[in-house]
Amino acid sequence: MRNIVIGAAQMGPIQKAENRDAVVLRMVALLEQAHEAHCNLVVFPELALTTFFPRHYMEDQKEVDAWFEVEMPNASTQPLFDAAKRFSIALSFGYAELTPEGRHFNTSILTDNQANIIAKYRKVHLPGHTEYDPERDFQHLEKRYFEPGDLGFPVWQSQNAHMGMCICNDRRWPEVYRVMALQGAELIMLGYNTPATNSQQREFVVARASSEDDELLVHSCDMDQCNFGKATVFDFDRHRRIEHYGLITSQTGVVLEEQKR
Ligand code: CDV
Repeated sequence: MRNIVIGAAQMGPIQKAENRDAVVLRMVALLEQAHEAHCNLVVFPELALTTFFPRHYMEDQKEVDAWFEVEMPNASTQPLFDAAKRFSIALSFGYAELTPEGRHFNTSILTDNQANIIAKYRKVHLPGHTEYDPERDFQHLEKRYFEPGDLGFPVWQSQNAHMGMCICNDRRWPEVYRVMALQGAELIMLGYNTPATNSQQREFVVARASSEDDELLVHSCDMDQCNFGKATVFDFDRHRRIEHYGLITSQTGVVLEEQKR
């Protein structure tokens, strides 16, 4: 059996004033719980190290860049990597990435169980808007602060399984799962960061702190269950009928909009 014990590290709200060191302490506390629960892998949310800053409108690029990481690990996240190595737990978490070329991505990474980064994904489907929207109670400015990911949806082998990543809004596109499944993905790590209702957003953004809502959900996953598609008449790779899928693979939303006019 290929078993992976996975911890879903759900974090409570992170306030604007909370710095990365404080957040990393919360993440390490969840890792300690994961260690007690014999986890092999822990998955944290999207943009796990800071408040969900796309809620806030900023014009000063210096102020924006302060939410981004220029290297990973860095001084603030090193304790997280050290704990993961000590416990032999692989990590996946999201953060805002600023590249040496000055490019901005909404990124997640995966480590092996020695805290070496072995995989990186950059969010492809960025929701929201680019300019301040006075109609909205809360801004959603991902399109302003990030560019769409340029790495596609790769799949990596780790812990004797094929693993992929996507981030939050990506989960709403079946194409995301399809592209990874066609590369053999058995496990997709998906961190997200999205309050369900307007009133929840108000509570999270304005008032609530924070670590009391951190929680770890643990499940032991038998990766051999992924053989289902192959072992039955449903072999989803073999019986695809790509001649009927052109509409979803050859046209972008922009083309489809033009056709409607
Ligand atoms: N962080 C996200 O990507 N959130 C989106 C919201 C804005 C719709 C989501 O799909 O959950």
